[in-house]
Amino acid sequence: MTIEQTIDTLHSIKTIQIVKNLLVDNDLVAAANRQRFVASGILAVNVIAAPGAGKTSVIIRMIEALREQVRVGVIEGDIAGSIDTAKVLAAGARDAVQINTGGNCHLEAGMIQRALDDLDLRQLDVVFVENVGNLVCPTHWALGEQIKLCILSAAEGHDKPIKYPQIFAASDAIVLNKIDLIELVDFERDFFYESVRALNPSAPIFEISCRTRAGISDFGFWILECLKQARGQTAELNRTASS
Ligand SMILES: Nc1nc2c(ncn2[C@@H]2O[C@H](COP(=O)(O)OP(=O)(O)OP(=O)(O)O)[C@@H](O)[C@H]2O)c(=O)[nH]1
Ligand SMILES: [Mg+2]
Repeated sequence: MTIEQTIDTLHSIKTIQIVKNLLVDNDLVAAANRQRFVASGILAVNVIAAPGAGKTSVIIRMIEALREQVRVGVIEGDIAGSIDTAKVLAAGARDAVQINTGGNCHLEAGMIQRALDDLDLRQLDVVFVENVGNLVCPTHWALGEQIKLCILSAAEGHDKPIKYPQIFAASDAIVLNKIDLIELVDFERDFFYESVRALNPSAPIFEISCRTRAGISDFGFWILECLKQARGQTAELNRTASS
């Protein structure tokens, strides 16, 4: 089936839209978190992907790639366990906090607010928030991040932007991870790029492999650029406060 045929078929399917109004309070707390990040000169990145797509691996590669210039903190969100927090600390994260949601399929702004009390923000430049593995629920819950990052691994298939459109539409950047597997899993790049571009014309797309380290330095460079922009916001905030 071509991409045009797939999109036509999708338009013809009857769909029930569920609209929730529970996000208002969350948005207020997220705004306060964002103020806190900006006031501290920190770039906060909300990392969203399905289980096993490579969220922790990407964060670890960023810790390694940016080690000389950037102090990285991590907030880990999982249903249970703290194995990823142990991994990022072992990789050189300056600080890390684990949130166990006990079954909740996404992080919420209030959870980040509590986690921030346990991080020494003065010692950090970038905070990666690894959301609970899920391509759906985390999309709708702002945490106070400046960057929403969606990771798809090649092994999940090129059709995922069509099936989970909201996260691809809402993201500031999209990482295609595990490109070392691309031939093995018959991943069709053109299908992937066309469907992402239909949803999100401007977000940069980075092809990387955490295994071979292909593309890691380009993505790290982009994170550094985002940090510069975040620091510009901090300078602006300080100018406004002192005038
Ligand atoms: N071949 C290959 N494997 C990778 C790559 N990146 C990550 N992996 C492997 O994929 C598996 C899952 O990676 P994680 O980084 O734990 O994925 P995650 O998204 O953090 O998983 P959860 O936190 O459980 O949702 C691990 O076995 C990694 O070694 C890659 O680029 N290529
Ligand atoms: Mg993980």
